[in-house]
Formats: sequence, structure tokens, C-alpha cells
Amino acid sequence: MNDQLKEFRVSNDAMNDPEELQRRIADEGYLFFKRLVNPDRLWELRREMMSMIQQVGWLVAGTDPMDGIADINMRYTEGDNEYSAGYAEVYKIENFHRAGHWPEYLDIIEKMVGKPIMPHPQKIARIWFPKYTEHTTPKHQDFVHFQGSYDNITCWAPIGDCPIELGGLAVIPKSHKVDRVLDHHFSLGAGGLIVDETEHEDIDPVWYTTDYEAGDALFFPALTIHQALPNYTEDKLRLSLDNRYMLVGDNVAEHMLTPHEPSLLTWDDIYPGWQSDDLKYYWKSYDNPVVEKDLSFGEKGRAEAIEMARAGNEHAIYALKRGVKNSPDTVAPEVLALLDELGVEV
Ligand SMILES: O=C(O)CCC(=O)C(=O)O
Ligand SMILES: [Fe+2]
Repeated sequence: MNDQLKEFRVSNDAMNDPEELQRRIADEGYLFFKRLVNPDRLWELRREMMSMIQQVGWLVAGTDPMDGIADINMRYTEGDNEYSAGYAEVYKIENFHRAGHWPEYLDIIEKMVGKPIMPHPQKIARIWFPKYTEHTTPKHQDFVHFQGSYDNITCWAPIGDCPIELGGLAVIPKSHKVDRVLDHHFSLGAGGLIVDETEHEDIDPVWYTTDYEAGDALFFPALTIHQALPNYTEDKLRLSLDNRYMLVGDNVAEHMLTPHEPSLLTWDDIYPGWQSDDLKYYWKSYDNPVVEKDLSFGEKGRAEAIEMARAGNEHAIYALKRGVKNSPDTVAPEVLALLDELGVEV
């Protein structure tokens, strides 16, 4: 393990002790379990998802999809139209959505929160290309993206093994104790927002992670600071799940009732190939209050990107160019004028 990274505490010893789990997550701001789910189920899901990823052309043809050998001429990420095209095919896979409802996850989350929960309809898969590290998910608190309630729980799980060099998730224990949403700033990485934990004296900026194995799962509440580690492998894709769970009766932000945005899909695009109906629109039988998405976090990041681009920041210029390329119809005239002024070809 990298010198600066510490190893997670494993909480399997407390799996059947809800009070102890509640104490630990309240104190540490995360819970990590080894082999919470039978690894075979993850390997099966990996086969299905990686086979699709190979079909969309992102894995080297003729290699075993289980090895996840990326064609690195095709490095795409969230925000690229090319990413959306491939991700949409993966996003339609029924078993990928079903994984967010596996009883192993639901049972342990109910124990750690001590109340009934509902999985958010918006499931997320991360398909991370090697050596594309400028786009890695930066340090953040999930609330800025998923909103609704501080009590939401994120579950992050690799689909297969995920040693540190493949870029798994790392957290700062106890960082949730800041008990507020910290200022986030523009970042080129996934989600587009980064927090600087060193600006806050009440946070001890020590990062914890592990060499994840198939079946392992990490859980944390919406204020815990975390990031993905860079995928430094030569040629391997990192494939993982990140799903969110809410207390029944809590607020849910409206965008969490829709498919993950980079897929550019609606539920009606997703459902036709499914074998079973039980998960289709399942959330409609709950009456959780739906609240509007707070756009201020993203708007602040975009405003900063414009300022930083004006000052010559390469990441900000890249992000603005990407916006123009992928959503030419919605791009602000101010952005076009700025890129023109900077002499940037789009
Ligand atoms: O896997 C990633 O790159 C980001 C995941 C993340 O931020 C999360 O699970 O909340
Ligand atoms: Fe996150």
C-alpha cells in the first residue's frame, strides 16, 4: 500500500450487531466489509457488463472480457458523447440495476441506519479507462451531487477485484463530522466538483482505502469526503458500482428518480429488454417527498471554470471545449465568446 494511504477497518465482526454498526458509521463516517456478497455474483455481473463493453468496442477484440483489457485509443469519460453511447448499452442491463437491490446490501444498510430504506432508482456504473487520470473522480462530498438528505448512504463496490493501482475509492474517516456541505470548486474530474479538505481545520486529511476484492463493499453517508484513486494500470478498465440508499420517508431529489444522466436514457428506453417487471418504477409505491434539484453547486463550478479558463487554466479550457462539442445547442454564448477570444479551436 502507498505510504500515504491507510488500510480500512474491516467491520465484518459487527455484521450482526446493528447498534455497533450504527456506532461505527456515526464515529468513523464509513463501514467496509470483505466479501459481503458472494464473489461469484460479482464475477457473473462482470461477465455480462464487460461483454457489453467489449461489444461497444472499448475492450481489445479477441481478449477475454473478464480481463477488462481496454482499447486505450478509446479513452472516454462522463461528459463525452462517445462515453454516453457506450454507457447507454451497459446501463440497459437488468442485472446491473438489480445489483443495487441485492439483499446483502439492503440488509446491512438497514442495520447501519436502523430504519427502513429504499434504493435510489438512479444506479451508477463507473467504467474507468487506464491512464486517463486527469478525469478521475476528485475529492468531494456526495451531497453536492445526489442531495435529498444528509442521511443517504452510498455503497461503492468493485465489479471484480480492484487493487489500488486500478483506482478504487478512498475516504477520509470522520470527515462527515464537519456536519455541513463544504465549498466545492471546479474540477475536470467526474462530477466536476472538488473540495479542498486541507482548508478545514476540523478535518484530519488522512486517506483510507484498500486493495478491494470482488464482493467487498464500502458504505458512507453523504458528507464523508472521498475520491477515486487514479487508474495507473497499463491497459485495464476499472468497473464498479456506486448506488445510493435513502431512509423511507426522507426527501429525494427529483433527478435521483431518473437514469444516470451520462446514459442519456429514459426508463422507457431501458426497460424493454428486461425479463422481470418487479423493479420497473418500483419507487412509485413509496411516497417520499420529491424535492427540486439544487443547481447552485454545478452553477458555481461552471462559473469558476469560465474564470479559470480566462486565466489560461488548461483543465477549465478543456471542460468548456468539451461542453461545446457535446452540447452545442445549450452552450452559453459567453463560453463561445471566451473560447473565441482565447483562440481555442472547438
Ligand atoms: O467510482 C468513482 O469514480 C466515483 C464514485 C463516487 O464518488 C461515489 O461512489 O460516491
Ligand atoms: Fe461520490
